[in-house]
Amino acid sequence: MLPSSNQRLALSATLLTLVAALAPATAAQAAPAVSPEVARAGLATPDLKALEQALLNTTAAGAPGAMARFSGPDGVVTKAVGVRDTGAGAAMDPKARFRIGSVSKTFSSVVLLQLVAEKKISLDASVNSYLPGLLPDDRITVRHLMTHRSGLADYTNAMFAQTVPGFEAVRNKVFGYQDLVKLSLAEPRTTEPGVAYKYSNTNFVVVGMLIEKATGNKVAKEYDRRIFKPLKLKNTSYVHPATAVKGLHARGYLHPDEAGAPLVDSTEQTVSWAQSAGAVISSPADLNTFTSALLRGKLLSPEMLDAMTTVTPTDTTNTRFYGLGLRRYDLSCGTSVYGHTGTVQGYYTYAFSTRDGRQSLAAMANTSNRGQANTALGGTLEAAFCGTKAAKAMKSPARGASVAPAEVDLPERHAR
Ligand code: REX
Repeated sequence: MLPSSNQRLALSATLLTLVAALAPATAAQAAPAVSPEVARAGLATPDLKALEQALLNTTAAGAPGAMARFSGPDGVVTKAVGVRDTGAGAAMDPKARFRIGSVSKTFSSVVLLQLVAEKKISLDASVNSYLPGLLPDDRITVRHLMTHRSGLADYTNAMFAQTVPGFEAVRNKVFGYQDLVKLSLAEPRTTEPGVAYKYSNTNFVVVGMLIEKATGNKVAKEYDRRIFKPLKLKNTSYVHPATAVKGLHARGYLHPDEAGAPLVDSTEQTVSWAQSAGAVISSPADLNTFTSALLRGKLLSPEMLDAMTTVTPTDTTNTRFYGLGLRRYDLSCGTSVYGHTGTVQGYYTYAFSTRDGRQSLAAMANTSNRGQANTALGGTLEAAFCGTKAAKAMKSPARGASVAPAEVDLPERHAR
């Protein structure tokens, strides 16, 4: 086993304490106030200037607004820039709700892993043993779905090849899970089962089907009774197929395909194309609570959390990994953070927490088809979790870019 980030942090904390003890009094006075708990744990404190700069970089790259909420032992920090509603000119609000896209996959995974703990589903069983005849290959297991190693093609690539027309064609549609699986199976499979990581929404549509099959309930009910209610997530809901985002919320905007045309308001949609792969609505505070509770072991048994956080690389940077419905990013300061990214039309999201759950960050921007805005928003992770060390790291493009999810960036680059 590699040394855990905590062990590494503890070591650097010891070194820092030694350096501080040797430093002249003036240098010690200049150090920022940090609580004894944070100092003892060797936790970084967020670099607020860098955090705000990352958000400003996000709006400079085309998002109407952006915000971040960091929660740690020393309290909560929120930052918001730009607007949550371009028409009304209303400022971005850190309490606003928004569509979290694929962060929903982590919610679906928690429900599924609870069902595994209850012995209703087995991770290494064939999906077809629960949903007979659904998939064309009996070798595809539940774990293959959750690790994106099933080889089931992502039907959304064809659906959204052209951003705005692709979106308008589905924004009011209501699909059954079966319809979405059928779209995937009309395309060639991408890998043999288990052989390679290939991100696909289809996997988490099938996870939704498994949840409904095993419980006899709609996924909405299972999210509610297993996660939203126990954690008191008052601003989190699974909304499908109703189209509105209720309460105080950020409106989402797509950039038009032809330059110079106005932004397209994409707030209202069924999100039926994503369902259990991406239709949850939440807020920064609720996302902090969720990722923190998850990593602290409040939702899953140690065995299931262990399975969820056991990762394999998703690319060759050796900084990005995927477990079961959960990403791990290794930041430039040596800290690993766990969570998920999300892209649903009009919204980019990052929701991550340290392995001990003590620090968490939720960041969002209200656009989705601007890869540079997503990369800039990813800079909030370095600023928040690496603290003052982040300023240095963000100047290095190789490291700074490494936290943006490749899956979102690649189609985006092809589109231009
Ligand atoms: C849909 C296309 C993106 C958006 C998608 N989102 O599959 C899922 C998700 C739910 O969040 N996945 C990503 C559209 C990878 C994640 O983990 O972050 N893109 C847009 C295009 C591209 O139309 N031409 O940008 O709004």
